[in-house]
Amino acid sequence: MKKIIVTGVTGQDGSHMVEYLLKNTDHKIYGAVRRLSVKNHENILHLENEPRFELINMDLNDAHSMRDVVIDLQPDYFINFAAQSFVAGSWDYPIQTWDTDSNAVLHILESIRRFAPSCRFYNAGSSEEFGDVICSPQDEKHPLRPQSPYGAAKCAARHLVRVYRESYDLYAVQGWLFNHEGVRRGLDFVTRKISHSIAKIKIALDSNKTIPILKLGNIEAQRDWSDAEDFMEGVWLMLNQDAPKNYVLASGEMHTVREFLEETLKCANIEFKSEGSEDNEKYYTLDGQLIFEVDPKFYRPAEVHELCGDCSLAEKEMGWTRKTDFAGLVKKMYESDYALLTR
Ligand code: F7E
Repeated sequence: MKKIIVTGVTGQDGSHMVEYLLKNTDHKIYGAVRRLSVKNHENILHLENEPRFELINMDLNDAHSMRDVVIDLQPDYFINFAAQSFVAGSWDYPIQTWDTDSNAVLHILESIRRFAPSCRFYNAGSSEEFGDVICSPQDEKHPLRPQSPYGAAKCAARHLVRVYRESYDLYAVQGWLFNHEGVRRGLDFVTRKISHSIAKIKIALDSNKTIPILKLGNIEAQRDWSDAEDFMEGVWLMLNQDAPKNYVLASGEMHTVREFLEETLKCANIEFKSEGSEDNEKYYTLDGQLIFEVDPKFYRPAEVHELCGDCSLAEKEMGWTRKTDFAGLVKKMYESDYALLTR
């Protein structure tokens, strides 16, 4: 039985990855967790009695703890989903972002090189590495032009992964994952913020309660959104090719934040009218109740205005395809949040 270490298992991607691996392989999965004073295991509680899944203690920012785990376990695969992944937050805590998203990757690579060189390594890369894009859609050849401390840290990690792959002949890859969302997305990310807030607004409207107004920043930003669950197969395929290579995973479709909001309002059956523009834009219900407004507090010091991925190489060479489209993703997220809040 092969051994796979997955970091970030309490988050969206790590927990979906564990489910994918349990369903599609016979391997043993070690989920790396960091002790916190308040436990955050909601996304993996249902896996607690799974004999092929075991939690191990490891802190990515503690090189020794990581090295010891690699020495003791001798893993066949190491999948790193642990990160400071909130782009907006990376301006507030750039050093912690750099330590977790770049330095920690170097520690993993060093541990693998020294103590388990046949271990295959996947590091989570991001479309944020393309940043200020020069053409659309972006494929594997697009230059790295990050716009945030987060994007810069992911670019540094990408170079380290390549240098270690080429210098030491490691199987080490870093896919470019465009935005991927779902019912386990953190509430700060724009898609989940919208699905959760609109579900709350729907419940308040139906019960004549005070409406919790949704406030967003740049609603003209365009993103390429997919379902996180569809990406897990792509990650696993990337780790199991004849030779290591980085691929883009994306939907190839671009939508604005505004479109995501309006599609969610459609799912909730809330008709609205818009007033004002730019910093002063607001949405009201047809009987005049305020439900949404632009709040410049959520603007970023630098924005990536549009991202759209070209995943044709992953489709052609690995046979990867996605299953959920934009409307399906919005519906799934809204319905899940509505059910969660009315349970
Ligand atoms: O922002 C705009 C915001 O925070 C999307 C991470 O997984 O994907 C994610 O990064 C867009 C931006 O995701 C609000 O300005 C407007 O243009 O949901 P987000 P992100 O920054 O694209 C990439 C691929 C990753 O790798 C990252 O780890 O939405 N926006 N108003 C807002 N964003 C937020 N969060 N909150 C707002 O109120």
